[in-house]
Amino acid sequence: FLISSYSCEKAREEIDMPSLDISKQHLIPIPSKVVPSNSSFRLDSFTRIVTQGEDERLAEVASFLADKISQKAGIRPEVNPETGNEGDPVIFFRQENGVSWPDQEAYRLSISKDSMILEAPTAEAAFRGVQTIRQLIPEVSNDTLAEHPIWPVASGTVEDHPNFGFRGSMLDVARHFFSVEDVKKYIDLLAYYKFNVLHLHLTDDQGWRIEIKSWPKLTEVGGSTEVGGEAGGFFTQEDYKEIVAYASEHFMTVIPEVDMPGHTNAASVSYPFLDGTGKPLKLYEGTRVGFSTFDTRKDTVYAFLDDVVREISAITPGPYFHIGGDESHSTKKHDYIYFVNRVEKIVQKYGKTMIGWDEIAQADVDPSSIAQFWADAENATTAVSKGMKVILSPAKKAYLDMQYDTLSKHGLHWAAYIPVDTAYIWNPETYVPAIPKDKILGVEAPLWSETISNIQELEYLAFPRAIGYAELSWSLEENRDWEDFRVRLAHQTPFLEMMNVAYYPSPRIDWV
Ligand code: TNX
Repeated sequence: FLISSYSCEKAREEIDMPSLDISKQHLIPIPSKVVPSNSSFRLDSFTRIVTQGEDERLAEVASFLADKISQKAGIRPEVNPETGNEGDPVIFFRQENGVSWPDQEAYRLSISKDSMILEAPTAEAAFRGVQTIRQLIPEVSNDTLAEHPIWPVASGTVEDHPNFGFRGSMLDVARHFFSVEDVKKYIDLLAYYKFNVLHLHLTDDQGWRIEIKSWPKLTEVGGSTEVGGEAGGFFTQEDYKEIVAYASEHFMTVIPEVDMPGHTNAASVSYPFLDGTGKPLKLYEGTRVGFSTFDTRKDTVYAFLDDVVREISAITPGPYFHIGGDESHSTKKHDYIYFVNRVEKIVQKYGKTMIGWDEIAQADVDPSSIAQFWADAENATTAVSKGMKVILSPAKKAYLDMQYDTLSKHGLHWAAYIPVDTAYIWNPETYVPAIPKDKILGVEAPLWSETISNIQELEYLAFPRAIGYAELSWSLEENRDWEDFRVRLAHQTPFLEMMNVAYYPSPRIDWV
């Protein structure tokens, strides 16, 4: 008792907090505006979090921050405690709708000696601001300031909002299967850098990874294999719901992809009436593309797809359904167009917005549908001329499965070698001249999994490059600078190491 009352006294005494520069804190993505005030906030065991606002998820976001502070510093601030001592440091979460915010993810952080105020129009925006707070907390406490450990947080203001409202990564769980735990870890890492979209490539020639209750052989047969001959695997609908719920706690939208009419060997082996090639069907464990297709002229194929889209849509709260549509080299062009036209109607019937790889722009697509540019600028241009919006995933710049260089242990290089600087140095707003900024939904970095089969290999390809894509999609071009970024990136090691991430230690970065 004596000891604790002693430290209470200490907590209330005046402590000279150090002068820290908030503009030198290695934040990624770099915020829109940072103004230092050269003092610091006292984060310590007396700090509490107080939330004010009607969005009931605000308190959840506050608890999320408390958990993360506990993970990093070993102290867990109380959230909305009944009582608190005057003079103890407070982190306020204030939902503020009165101001005209640039968008629903914008936030303002005002840090002074005794308080930190996070203002935001929504819990979602507060969650983005929380990532900034996490990054501002120093790795080690300063125990010379007081009798108890203090984590001094640089003071000043941060005003921030995203350049693009869609900041995604795709994970291919079809070529190699990844577990729910793996996907959750990927979500943890992406959320820290303010990503808000996780696209799951759920089906391909080598595997069908999502349970469809009305067509059980898809996973029984089609889910049994993967590239290289290992046993595959699949998500039950309960597993998928768990991923979706976890993503939602991180204010991330899950986009399910069922790739068709090509990339469908696993489905056709499970139910041969789907096949449109007429060739003998067998499970496939290689990495070729373009050899499979659905039979686009059979009504039973569309009845099947109606079930698939209905079941997946019912457990997907996000607005999108991705139909793939890439590399359908075994589908005749008029059949392809007919197919995409019909599937678009099914997707719309279940209340979703259709996304497809850029080839879908060749069909008579509705302007509300979205094209994902990966290789063919002409397709992307066609999409824009049809009034569609475009997601930018240029393979030469944004493919996480490309090797860093010729020595890379994993990855492919058909599009390019993509070292860490090449991944960062390009401008999504001008990359395809025919796509004006207002037609760009955002940026997505796809991670195809032909050459990776476990979480360490996944992390090797995704990190550190995904961190650069976070900045490319969140931060304004005028605030981005490679020389500055590479220093901030070098300082991500404490986080990556705490999270046990097997990142690729690129020699182009002077890692700390
Ligand atoms: C092309 S990108 C594909 C995928 C492969 C990837 C490998 C796209 C829409 N299709 O099927 O996995 O290259 O980099």
